[in-house]
Order: sequence, then structure tokens, then C-alpha cells
Amino acid sequence: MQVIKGVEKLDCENTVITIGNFDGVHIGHQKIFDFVKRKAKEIGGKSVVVTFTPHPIKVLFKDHPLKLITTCEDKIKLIDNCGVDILILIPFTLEFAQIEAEDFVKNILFEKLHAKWVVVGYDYRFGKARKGDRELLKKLGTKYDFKVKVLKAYKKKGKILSSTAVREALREGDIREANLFLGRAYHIDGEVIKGAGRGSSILGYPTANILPKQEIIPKEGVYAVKVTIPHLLKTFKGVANIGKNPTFGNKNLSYEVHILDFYDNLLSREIRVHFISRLRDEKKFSSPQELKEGIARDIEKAREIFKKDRTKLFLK
Ligand code: RBF
Ligand code: MG
Repeated sequence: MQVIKGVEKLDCENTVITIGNFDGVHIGHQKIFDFVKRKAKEIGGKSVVVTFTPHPIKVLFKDHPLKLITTCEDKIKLIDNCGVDILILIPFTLEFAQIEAEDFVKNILFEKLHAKWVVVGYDYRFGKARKGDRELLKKLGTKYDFKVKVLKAYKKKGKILSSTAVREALREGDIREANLFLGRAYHIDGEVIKGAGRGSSILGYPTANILPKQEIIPKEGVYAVKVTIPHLLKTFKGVANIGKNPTFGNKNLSYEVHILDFYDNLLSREIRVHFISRLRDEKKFSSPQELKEGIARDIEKAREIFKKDRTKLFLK
């Protein structure tokens, strides 16, 4: 996949373009890309995804609490994995936000990107003050000689699939639903930092504590996870805890994972934690010994889950 930062004139004369934020690159997004690729093949042109960085909401509303599912880096790799020809990353600025809907279509989609088809979701809005909608897009398509395809909402289990739905599922700790919508396991990446050291000394379950790069972290609690260790090119089974360790009265939230059948030191290494299933809430045990027995039961439950699990992992 060719990645172009900013808007420049494309060599290729025929393109099928979709435009959006595509946070999470969930299966609804993947369906849109499939349509774009199919059309591109039909007309002998290139499939093009146009997206923005940073997310427009973060630029337009500085205090908006929006948290993103994917980092920009992951979004690029996930779109690449979908088999798209060209990804255009437009730096979103206040100045860019001033472009009128028709100017965006004429100057960018028509003159620079040579759109023959423009594929958007049913609720697509574009241009200054979001004044452009699918009706305007169709009108401009007649003027600038491209066709417009508006795709319907994609539903799974009776629910409309959207980035918002994925964010809510993660916030509620409903990993199964988030993963169903994403078509893969949700993951966080982070460097292993020094923890309290209690894991190995008191509990006998050493944990790698991480500082996640992602903005959304699943709800506090205990999870069955898989852990990819890039420098070993390997993935292991594990159990993770997100919380404040009430048994020890900690104040700060920690993100930690105990990796099964693994004994190396990972300090300062970057690891990826894929969430498979939620096991339970974090709780205050009456003693470290009780907690130790609790973790042993978590591991047993996790091993049972892994036996049947087929969740796809995003490794690179
Ligand atoms: N700490 C708690 O205080 N309550 C818990 O319910 C709890 N559950 C955990 C489950 C797993 C699978 C793991 C790996 C850790 C858990 N911890 C829990 C965190 C534990 O207190 C921590 O790993 C040690 O204190 C070392 O930092
Ligand atoms: Mg630790």
C-alpha cells in the first residue's frame, strides 16, 4: 500500500475513493474497503482510502473527551492489511476545516485524486461546518463526473456497527462484543516498566507492568489475554489485571500481565497485549494468600477459554 501524507495529484487517472476517520478499522469499515476494492477492479483503477490525522474532533473541539480505539500507526497497518492500494493521510487543521464542501470535492476529489467513484457511509458529512451530505455529493458527482455509492449501516447481532459501539463495549469490559465488531482481538501496546515487585516476591505470579500507548483501555478488571513479544517473535497466553490492587491499597491504576510459562525479564521491552475475554472484577482479597488462590483460579479459567478460542490477533 502506498501511503501519502497530505494531498497531492495522483498519477493514476481512475480511482475509487472512500473517506472517513475509520477509528478501529472495524468490520463495518472492512466491508466499505471490500466494496471500494471490488469497484476499483471493475473499472481498472486504484482503491483509495482518505483519512485524517489528528482526528477532526480533537482539532475542532480541544476539550472533547473522545478516546480513540487505534493509534495512527495501527490504523495505517490495519488498512494496509485490508489490501487497499493507496492511503491518503490528510493532516487535519483548523485551516483545512474551513474548506467548503464543494471546494473539497472539486479541488481534492476531482482535480487531485481523479475520483470515478466515491463510496461513503449513510451518515457521511463533509466540508466546512459539515454542510456537505450524500445528496450534495451526488449532485457534485454529476458535475464532476464521478458516481456515488452510499453504503447502508452494517449490523451485527441487531446492533449498528460503529466506532462508538466498539468504544462503549471496551469501556464496559465487554471484550467479546468489541472483538466481534473489530473482527480481531483488541490490543494495547506498551513498554514494560518497573512495578511494585510484589508479583514475584509475595504472590509467585510475576507481572509485566506496562504504560499503554492506546487511548482506550478496557474497563478495570481481570482478563484472559495473549501477549506478543516482538523481539522474540512469539505470542504467549496470559492473564491481565487492570486496576488499583485494592488488596494492597494502591492509589494508582496499573496495567499488568502475568505471562503463562514464561520466565524472562521484559523490563524496557515493548509488548502487545491482546484481550480475549473478561474473567471478573478486581476485588479486595482478605490476604495476599487469598489473592494468590484467586489468580490460580483465573489462570485455570483462562486456559479453558484458550482451548476453544479462535479470535484473530493483529500481530504486525
Ligand atoms: N490485585 C487485587 O488487589 N485484587 C485482585 O482481584 C487482583 N486480581 C489479579 C488478577 C491477576 C490475574 C493478576 C495477574 C493480578 C491481580 N491483582 C489483583 C494484582 C496484584 O495485586 C498485583 O499483581 C501485585 O500486587 C503486584 O503488583
Ligand atoms: Mg509487576
